Amino acid sequence: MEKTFLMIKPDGVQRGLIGEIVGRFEKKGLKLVAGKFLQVSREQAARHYAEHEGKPFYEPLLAFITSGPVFAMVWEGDQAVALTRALIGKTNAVDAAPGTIRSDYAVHTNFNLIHGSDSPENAEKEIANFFTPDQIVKYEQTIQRWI
Ligand code: D4T
Repeated sequence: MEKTFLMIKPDGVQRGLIGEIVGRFEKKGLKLVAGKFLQVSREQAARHYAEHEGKPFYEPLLAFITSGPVFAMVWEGDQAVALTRALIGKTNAVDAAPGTIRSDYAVHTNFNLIHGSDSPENAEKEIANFFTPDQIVKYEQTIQRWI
């Protein structure tokens, strides 16, 4: 089963949107297998955003993601990466399709509420940056046969 890494960013936490955002993935039929409320360290942030090093928004991005607590999660499901990206919406809130999280709640690209892995390969790396293997919970969700 495919896994993806999702992280409600400091703006989502401060705005009290954890429950609302988590509820969307639950209702979709995806399975939560790990969750952690934490303060991201500078080193962890640099690993997470390594692909953006050198870009003009890199330093502000690191400052933002370490500015307050985040809610990091691992979700599982068929096509979990693509499905969660679709529910999240495009990076720029203006381009995000109506009904997506970013369209419904975000105004600016740099305050876009949530991160979602863009490929299963990146998901694996991102999960390893935030969770140890024993923190990923294996369990059966009985409703899955209806989804
Ligand atoms: P993340 O990685 O946070 O889920 O966002 P996306 O996958 O949708 O977008 P991204 O990797 O291209 O950008 C990472 C992060 O950088 C911020 N950003 C991005 C920004 O502040 N200014 C910009 O011009 C861009 C492109 C927002 C998300």
